[in-house]
Amino acid sequence: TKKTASADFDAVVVGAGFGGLYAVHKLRNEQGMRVQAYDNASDVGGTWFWNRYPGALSDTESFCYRYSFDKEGLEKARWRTRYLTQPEILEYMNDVADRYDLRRSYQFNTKVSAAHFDESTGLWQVTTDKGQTVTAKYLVTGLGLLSATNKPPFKGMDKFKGDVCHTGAWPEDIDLSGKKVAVLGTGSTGVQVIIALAPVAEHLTVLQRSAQYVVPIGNWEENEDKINEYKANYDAIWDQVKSSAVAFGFEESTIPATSVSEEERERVFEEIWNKGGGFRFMFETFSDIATNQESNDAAANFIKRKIAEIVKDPETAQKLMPTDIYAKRPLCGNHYYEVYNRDNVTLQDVKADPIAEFTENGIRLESGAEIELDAVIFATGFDAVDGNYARIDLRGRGGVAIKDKWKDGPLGYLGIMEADFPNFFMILGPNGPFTNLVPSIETQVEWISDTIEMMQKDGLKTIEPKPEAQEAWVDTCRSIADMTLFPKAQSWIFGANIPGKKNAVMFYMAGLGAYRNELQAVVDKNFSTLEFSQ
Ligand code: FAD
Ligand code: NA7
Repeated sequence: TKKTASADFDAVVVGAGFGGLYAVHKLRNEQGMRVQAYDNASDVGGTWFWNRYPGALSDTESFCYRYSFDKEGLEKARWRTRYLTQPEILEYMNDVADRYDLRRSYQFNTKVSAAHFDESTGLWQVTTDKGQTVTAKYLVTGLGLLSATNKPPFKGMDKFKGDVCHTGAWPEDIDLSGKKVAVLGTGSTGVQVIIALAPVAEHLTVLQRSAQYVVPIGNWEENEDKINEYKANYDAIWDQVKSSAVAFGFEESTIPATSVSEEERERVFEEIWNKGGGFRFMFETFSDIATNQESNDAAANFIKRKIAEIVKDPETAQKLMPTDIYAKRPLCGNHYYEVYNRDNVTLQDVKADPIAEFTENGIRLESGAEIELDAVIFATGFDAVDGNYARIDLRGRGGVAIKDKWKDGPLGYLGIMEADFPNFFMILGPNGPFTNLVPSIETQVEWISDTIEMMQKDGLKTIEPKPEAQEAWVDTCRSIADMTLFPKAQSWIFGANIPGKKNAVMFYMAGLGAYRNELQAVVDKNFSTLEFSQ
């Protein structure tokens, strides 16, 4: 491979999650490039470094929440349960970093604060919060799409004498056992932390703004035989995952709920309810839950009947009944609704009676009611997808800033590139696939590293998407999203969770198989949607 003579490095990689680590491996270990990588965490892991809250768990099954390229890691893998806990995932990522010697390319505890494309040299100038600036031909960002924490401000928060923390920046030394704890937020994270804290807190108050649809996760123990079966069928499993839509390791149903009898619907819903898994309930039951209102209602009503059956106090059950459609990222957790049958758990509807302010000893609601607390946990999610991009002074040609270009919603070509930002490659950038993410990350990193390899071989100086190709991609993503019910629900998937953020399409919702075909088509058509300079 040709080296970039005048640059400090061939490539700068930002992020040490699944994305950044694999990019360093591909570019440095396989292509022999000079790579400098950064993460503001003190070690590898990304999501799984930061999200150490009690109950943190992947809801992708253990056999496919890992790298498919890492056969060596799979050979020795021995997971305990159907889903991986946060410590297990972090341990796996540390093991990958060790085996592929990735840490030596990283400078940790270092935030990339600015990255400017210098048109005169054709290089990226990358500046850190430690005051360093380096140059590189390529900038590869794996900043994480659920990584910039969203912590809504409340009046009086500084007065509160107890602990306040966000699940996505969990402190090492906090012990909540025997404490009076409130959890704000009932998304994927809230559900996990609520289930874990209920048995250990003296009292748990759940501050719920929107009631959610939560199906069981089915986290049983996985025996050695089953794991060996996964190992033996490794290649076939990954082929299936990568050609499927949601890439969660099961075949999506091809049968519309509208095509079967009510009894059959009930039977299938019950079967998958007992099997567990949020994506399974939405996509393995029937093919049209996320696209047809009648089918969506059928699934939603099934879950509502379960809530009514499980929750003993009718008033609490009523508060837990979702009022909107079933079209957010599907949630799951074991015995979630049962938590509300415990004497030490209170459900507080903060839509009906919002938080007025924090006080010295807790929270006061608008009704005047006071909740005495030792700790408040924010499970309020993330400024998803473009959040970390807007937090960097990131500039392309002519000094154009990404946050200005994306002020009406993020754009992006293939979820990887951006017009006017040459030699800039995002991992899980806007308008990329909505799936189990590790196989999508691998897909993107492989496409990026192959493209970089091609450029180095052909002696090309810059690559960037043609504006009309990017526009067409964004339009495609919009039309596909509009074929689903997802835009009808308010969630982070469209940026609706952040006050003031414009609602925009941020995902390619046709699935990983179709996405991989799109990436291959770009190569087959000789990169005609991209602009190069020599
Ligand atoms: P991340 O793991 O988010 O890593 C990004 C890294 O970049 C971070 O370490 C961050 O500190 C660093 N960074 C960002 N900006 C800068 C900067 N300016 N300078 C330096 N460093 C920077 N996905 C699934 O598919 N299945 C699941 O079950 C699942 N469960 C999840 C549970 C939780 C609680 C959360 C939060 C996410 C979950 N996800 C899940 C999504 C998960 O984020 C992805 O699967 C995957 O881990 C993303 O990897 P990544 O490398 O792209 O980003
Ligand atoms: P989510 O799914 O965005 O959930 C955040 C929760 O916090 C949700 O229940 C919100 O209520 C609630 N929230 C957010 N802001 C507020 C304010 N200001 N007041 C009250 N309640 C609030 O984040 P998660 O971390 O659970 O999950 C994100 C993804 O990470 C997840 O999908 C997985 O992929 C992993 P709302 O529903 O908006 O009314």
